[in-house]
Amino acid sequence: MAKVFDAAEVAKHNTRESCWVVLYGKVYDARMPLRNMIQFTPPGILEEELKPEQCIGTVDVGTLPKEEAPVEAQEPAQGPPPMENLLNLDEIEEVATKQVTKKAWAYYWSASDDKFSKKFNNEAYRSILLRPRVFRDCERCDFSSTVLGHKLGMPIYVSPAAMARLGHPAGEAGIAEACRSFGAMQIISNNASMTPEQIVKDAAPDQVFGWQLYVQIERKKSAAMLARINKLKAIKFIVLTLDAPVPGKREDDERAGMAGAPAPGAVKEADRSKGTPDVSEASGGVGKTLFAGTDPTLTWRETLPWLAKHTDLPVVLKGLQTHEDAYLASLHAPQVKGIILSNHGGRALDTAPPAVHTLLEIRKYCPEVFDKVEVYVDGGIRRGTDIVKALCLGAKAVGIGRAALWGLGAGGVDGVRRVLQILSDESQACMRLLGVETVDALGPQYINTRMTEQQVFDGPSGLESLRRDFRARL
Ligand code: FMN
Repeated sequence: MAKVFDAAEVAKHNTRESCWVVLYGKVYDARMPLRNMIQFTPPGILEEELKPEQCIGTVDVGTLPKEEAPVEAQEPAQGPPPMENLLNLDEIEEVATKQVTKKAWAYYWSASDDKFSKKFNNEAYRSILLRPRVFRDCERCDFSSTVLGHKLGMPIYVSPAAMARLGHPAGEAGIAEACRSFGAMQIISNNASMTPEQIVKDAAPDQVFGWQLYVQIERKKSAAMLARINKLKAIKFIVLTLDAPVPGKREDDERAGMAGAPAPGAVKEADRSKGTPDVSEASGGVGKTLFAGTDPTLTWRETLPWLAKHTDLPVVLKGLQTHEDAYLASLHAPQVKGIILSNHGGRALDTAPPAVHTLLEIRKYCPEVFDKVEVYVDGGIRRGTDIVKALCLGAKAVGIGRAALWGLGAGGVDGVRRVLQILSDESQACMRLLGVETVDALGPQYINTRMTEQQVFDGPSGLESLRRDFRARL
């Protein structure tokens, strides 16, 4: 008969030398540091790693620790208010903060170092002013749009974000369900907490998804994932993320990861020889745990040809932060069909520029990029006016990262629907008040970017040498 272990007994085996994990009630001798991965890994992946012969028994479920309390819950967490009572994204974030666990909150909310880029992502939109026209019939507003030739109900999409199930059991499939209600696009994270097959299972026939890739050091793992993605009709393009080749320093996430781990230095020498927990690993936070295995050696020359061997899907490059890189990306059309200007929500390099600055840079130095690739932006979106300003500057679509996760945390599928509804309503109100009927008709004549332009990069552009090098290679 299978041996039954107490959770406390399993918990003692938390070292590199002796590492037990519990999966669906079974105890495995993992012989490697898989513990942190368990709650973050999509179903199916751990099963592939763990062999049946590693199963050493079952866990007594009555001895398992109870669920961690939400961040602000003094008393048992009350249910959220009706979603329709929440009027803006700040209110949704506030409710989500009370609903989700500390770990989820810290992972979602965190950004690098002093979180300057995270804050500035939104502030940058505040210093762009709108230029409304009057005496225009604004009865109608058509907010539909296209991405790579696919029709969308709105030019707002959900950015790839890992671990949606940390915030709500509906997870990424719940986000997909909400997007379906609006004809909105969703980009699925490489580190989603559900498999891509599960996420697109109930997709509408015309629903549009992208799939985001973090190329793994073990390239065959990424190749195998791409082979699975190539079979999913709902997934129309691959998003290759480039702005986080090494993890940013996210202290809120690390701090939450430290809860329960021994403080550095608290481990006695005598315990070390027995194989004590690896503090740096235990305290790395969700972000660093997920990052393990990501290849930091990607280059223009090597990686795009490698990708072309494994998929015929169009490629969108995510995380571009300078006009030089936007220009280089445009030279890789037609394989590269789009670029996402993003600083990873301020989670990679703090003080990196907001997407809206990069948009202005491209307009100033190499506007031809807009003719070669579609340009999308994300980061700091809180209001419909932010979305309309990005569209005026030439963005084809605008992504929301945390806002969708907070919506999910606040009210599951209905919470994400509420986020999309608020942003759609606000954007359409803004278009009407500007006197613009369609997304295509938006343009730079409707905004005043003078204040922002003072902060946009004005130094020596690397463009001339790039143009020369490219001509030399022809
Ligand atoms: N970007 C990726 O390319 N892949 C990811 O797996 C990923 N995970 C994320 C997880 C979280 C919790 C957050 C907040 C962002 C993540 N991002 C990831 C970055 C988002 O795609 C997006 O660039 C960013 O969230 C936009 O900023 P915003 O949160 O201010 O909207």
